[in-house]
Amino acid sequence: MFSWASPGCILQTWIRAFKLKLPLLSLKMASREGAFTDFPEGVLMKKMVVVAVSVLAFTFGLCAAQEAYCADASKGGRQTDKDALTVVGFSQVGSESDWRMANTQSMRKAFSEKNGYKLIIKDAQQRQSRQIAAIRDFVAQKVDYIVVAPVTEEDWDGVLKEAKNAGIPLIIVDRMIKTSDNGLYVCWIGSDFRKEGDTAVDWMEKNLGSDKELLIAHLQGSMGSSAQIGRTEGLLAGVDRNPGWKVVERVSGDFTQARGKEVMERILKQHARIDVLYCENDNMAFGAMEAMNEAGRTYGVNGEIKIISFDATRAGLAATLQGKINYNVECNPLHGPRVEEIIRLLKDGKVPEKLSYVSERAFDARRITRADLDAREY
Ligand code: GYE
Repeated sequence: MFSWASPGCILQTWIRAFKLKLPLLSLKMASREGAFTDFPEGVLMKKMVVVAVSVLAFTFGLCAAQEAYCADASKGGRQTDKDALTVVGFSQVGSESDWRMANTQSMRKAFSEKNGYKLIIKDAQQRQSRQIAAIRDFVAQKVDYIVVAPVTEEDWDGVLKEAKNAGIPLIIVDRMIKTSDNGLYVCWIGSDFRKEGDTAVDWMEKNLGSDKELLIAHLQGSMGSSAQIGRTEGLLAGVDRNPGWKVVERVSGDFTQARGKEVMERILKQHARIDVLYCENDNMAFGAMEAMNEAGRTYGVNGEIKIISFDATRAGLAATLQGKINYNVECNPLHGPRVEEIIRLLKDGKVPEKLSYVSERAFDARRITRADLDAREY
């Protein structure tokens, strides 16, 4: 929009006019020697009015044109910016847990338009078939990069070949895949889930006893996912080493609070004694706590059932600080900046590490501090 109150506009207008060598006749007339003295007063007055009006009219006309030009250029500029955005297609597992929400949030933040990206997220609702469809769609849209957080590990080769044949670099994040050809993906970044399981078991051995009898209820994550496989393997190894440890129930709660509650309700009905709940994520632990509250069973530091959990999200850490979860093994979801850095490396023609593990810690309810919780970003 044209605005009178734009001195910059007037200045630019005249600069442009000079650049374009427009005939500034009225000004020339005004500056010509004697222009204001060769005439009688009335005629001089009229001349001055004519000069002023023509200068104003000319300025007004040019300003309007200038404003239109500026508006066009900025529209054109934005258009060019949009075209310059790097398009990233992200096939996300779903929204099953606090961890997942934090992970999606981290990706959104890192791949913002402000940072030069257009991020297309497709939620697979925990179904691999939907991820395969999403990847095909990204290929059809000719995105610049594909990022996949795979639901489960098996059966990826076919669709990954399609992405590779289309020349689109594909990065795997969070959970891992099993493939016969490592060349089908550029690289992977995520957690060492087996190590997380080992960390939990190590704490159980040191704190709950290695030689005495422990009755364990094992709530697993989504079956076939790396997070479930690694955390389960850790416990299986612990059970092998400790003859007193007995898994009285092993069942999947699909990483959700609702399923966690549902399966724990059944477990509690069937087992009068449970010493440990080994729960493969915080949300299932929250669901299990609801079931234990309703069944009048105690848990945590001062309770009958000791709880081991994974993720250590903000809510999980709060429950640990309150002594409801005995030991919480961290799993870091903030992959957005890490994946963004990988894409920057690729743009620069560099080769990122094939596999990168994020370093993680764990929290004991007897040692965690308020500061640990306050420092939690997710
Ligand atoms: O532990 C769980 C989520 O794959 C690490 O998935 C992730 C797991 C996380 O649903 O809460």
